[in-house]
Amino acid sequence: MSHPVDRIESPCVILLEPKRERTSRSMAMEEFQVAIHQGKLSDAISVVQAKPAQYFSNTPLNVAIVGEPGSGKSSFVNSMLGKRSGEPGSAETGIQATTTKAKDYPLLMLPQVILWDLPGREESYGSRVNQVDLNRFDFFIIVGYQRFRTVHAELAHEIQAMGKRFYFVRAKTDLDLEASRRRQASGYDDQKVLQRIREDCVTCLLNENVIDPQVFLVSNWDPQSLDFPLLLQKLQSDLLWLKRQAFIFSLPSLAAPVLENKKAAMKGKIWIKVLFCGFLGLLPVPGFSFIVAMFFFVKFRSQCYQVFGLDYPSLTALARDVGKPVTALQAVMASKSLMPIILWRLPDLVGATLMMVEYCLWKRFPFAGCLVSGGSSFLTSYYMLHRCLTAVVKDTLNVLSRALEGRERTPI
Ligand SMILES: Nc1nc2c(ncn2[C@@H]2O[C@H](COP(=O)(O)OP(=O)(O)O)[C@@H](O)[C@H]2O)c(=O)[nH]1
Ligand SMILES: [Mg+2]
Repeated sequence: MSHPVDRIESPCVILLEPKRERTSRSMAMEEFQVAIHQGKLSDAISVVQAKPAQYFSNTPLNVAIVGEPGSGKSSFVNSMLGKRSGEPGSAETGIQATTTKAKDYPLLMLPQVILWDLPGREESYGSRVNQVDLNRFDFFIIVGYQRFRTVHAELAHEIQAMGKRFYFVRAKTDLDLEASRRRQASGYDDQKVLQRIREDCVTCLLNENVIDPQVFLVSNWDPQSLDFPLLLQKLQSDLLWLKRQAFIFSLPSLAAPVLENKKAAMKGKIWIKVLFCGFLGLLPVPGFSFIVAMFFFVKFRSQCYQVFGLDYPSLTALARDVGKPVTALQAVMASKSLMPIILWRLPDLVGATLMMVEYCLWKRFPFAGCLVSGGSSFLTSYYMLHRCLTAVVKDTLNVLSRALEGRERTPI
């Protein structure tokens, strides 16, 4: 049996790897792209959802280490890498702000996991300084120390709004234990202090509506102690799930080149319509081209919807598959609004008015009015249909993202 890609005539599907080296992940990518090419958004998503987690083991997982400056992010990266500060290949650490831009550190002990050491995130005004776009990352580890701060709450909200997940790491727990020991020499119990700190972090995260908060208390000086081994174990057991999520989040960008190819194919069909609209504009009937062009626009838009899989039956099938109301998907479709199109066609009315003036006042053939109307009809029709096509491509990506948003909220 031939692979679905072989049956497609258009070269729109990008073969990401040579055939013999194709991994299960790239096969999932191809199947997804084929379904997008065929305008079957629902199939495209189902193809990926139906794959077992092992399918995604080759997906890179970009993990961002975020938190306030000095919280111990770079030291945490070093502990994860099994390196000491100052060793070759380690992240730079220090009392002053040492990390000024995002830097990647492949984590050798887990395949295709890349840790990203990010500049510290200050509260309020600082959130705009050195800010790195968090959308680029698949998973997050918020590193904090001492109290739970506004910046932690802000980060938790931002990450959850993207539909992504995070662990909360409370670094420098060795300092907390030492301070508690000094304060309370007799009857002191490490476990009780740790339990209190853990409960405090969990409560603060729950107050920020975090689902199933994952909190780890660590000392970057000693990766064998406290919750560090537990954290590695957890990351390892969540890994396939996280990679699958990362793959699902990359789907809209995987769809983009296929949609651009489809757009190029549709562009050819615009010219015939544009020439026809221009010709109709030349007819000496005031307002005729305006009405016909609007009819052409609506027809072209529904043709685009069908080609890209945004027509009502396709959207209903997609909405049913992802368990969302169809209105939620339609809400992100800017091309549905007719108002900007009507405004675009207003120059046509200049031609129509001129024709009326020529008819009523000068009682002669509306030559100038016809020319103005034909010219404006040609130009506005081109821009109108071109914009419609661009908007439909954008809408397809938006609908895909909306359909994938918040899927599989199973706690990690
Ligand atoms: N005692 C203790 N100090 C730490 C720990 N983690 C980091 N530090 C210190 O905290 C300071 C800031 O650490 P760094 O990793 O550069 O923080 P970053 O700005 O968040 O990257 C440095 O002086 C580190 O040595 C920890 O777990 N325990
Ligand atoms: Mg740093």
